[in-house]
Amino acid sequence: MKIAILGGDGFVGWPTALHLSDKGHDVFILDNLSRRWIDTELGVQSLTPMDSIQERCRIWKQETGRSLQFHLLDLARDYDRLRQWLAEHRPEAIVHFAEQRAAPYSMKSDRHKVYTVNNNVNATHNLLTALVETGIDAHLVHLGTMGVYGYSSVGAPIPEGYLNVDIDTPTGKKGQEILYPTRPGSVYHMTKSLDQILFQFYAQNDGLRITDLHQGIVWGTHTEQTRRHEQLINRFDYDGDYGTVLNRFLIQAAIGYPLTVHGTGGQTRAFIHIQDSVRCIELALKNPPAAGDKVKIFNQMTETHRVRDLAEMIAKMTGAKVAYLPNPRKEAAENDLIVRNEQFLALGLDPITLQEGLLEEVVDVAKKFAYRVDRSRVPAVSAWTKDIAKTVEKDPEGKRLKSVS
Ligand code: USQ
Repeated sequence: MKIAILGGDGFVGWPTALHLSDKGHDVFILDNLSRRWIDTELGVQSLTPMDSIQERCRIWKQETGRSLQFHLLDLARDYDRLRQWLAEHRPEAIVHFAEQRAAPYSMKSDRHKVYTVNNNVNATHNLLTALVETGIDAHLVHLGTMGVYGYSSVGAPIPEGYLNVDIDTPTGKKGQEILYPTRPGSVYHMTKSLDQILFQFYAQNDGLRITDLHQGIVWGTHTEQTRRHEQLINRFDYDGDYGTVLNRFLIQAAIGYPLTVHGTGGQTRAFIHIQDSVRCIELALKNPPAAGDKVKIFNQMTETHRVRDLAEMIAKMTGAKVAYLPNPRKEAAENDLIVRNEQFLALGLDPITLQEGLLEEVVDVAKKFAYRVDRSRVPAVSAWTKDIAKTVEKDPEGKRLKSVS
């Protein structure tokens, strides 16, 4: 299959491009390299040394004989070029990762909120309207987030995208299937909630075939393909904006930094290993909806964990200390989370869980590249509200790490 990977230079986009190329697909990477620019803006770098995208593609060709074509393109701003590209290349499937994906970055300032909304919503809408205009019947697989559901403890399992409700009508109750009500916890998560409405409209109005993957927090760094050559290595974020919780804890353990638990650590979240993430994308591509179908939604996660339990587990495994810090985010201090994910399991996903030695592998990668870590960039200082900012600003260098146990 001819597949376009939009955002194929990113943390999940790159291993997905390699995985699909390895499976024999013709893969095209479209990316504006914004993630690399954001590193420059923030003054941080991936823990792992990353080559340019062109060099990565060259090494892949050298190792496998398979071509990966890269096109520099900004989906949100270069609408005409995007439409032209689609008309010329006519992909059979498109995987859409091309959005700003960090919640803390999206909450840094008004400018970051504006950027995240403009970038993410325009990228998605430009893509949808260009597909309609060019008449390309490509299956669109979008990387959405579990965060669209919110984390309130309703007590009921979170279904895969849709909820059956009974509505009171003058003639009695009528059943209806609706999109699960969104409750985004950041501007970033809000953009993915808006994406859902765009997808619903274009599936119903134009018969676009769309799959939306509500993915949990990805952990790990290597996949089968990124292990093949040191220059194929994936990016690996540790900083307070782009590093995600489990990977951050593992890196912190490796560099002797107290594990940065926000608040009580009572937040329960959904997780998935990066290897499973790329497998799920392949499974979704193999099982497209038909034209005229509603948007197909999968919960792309394999397990749930409470943040403090993860910290305690890693502390036990590595001897790291745990710091309970004031939470820079506005989020429920404690929540339960039960998630349904039967669809991927039914398609054959055999989940990788936390117990399988892969945690140690991440610590080893982090130790190997520990010399690249700027410890001052570890604390998460993006505050969700102006009031919270006052607490965080008092101590931008992370001297808040006082309640270390
Ligand atoms: N947290 C800590 N300490 C840290 C970092 C985070 O306690 O050092 C806490 C946060 O307060 C939050 C939880 O861990 O309660 C998760 O934070 P995160 O940064 O790992 O994840 P999040 O901001 O939700 O975003 C990440 C990805 C995003 C993806 C999302 C899936 O960056 O692209 O959509 O995970 S989900 O969380 O299921 O919405």
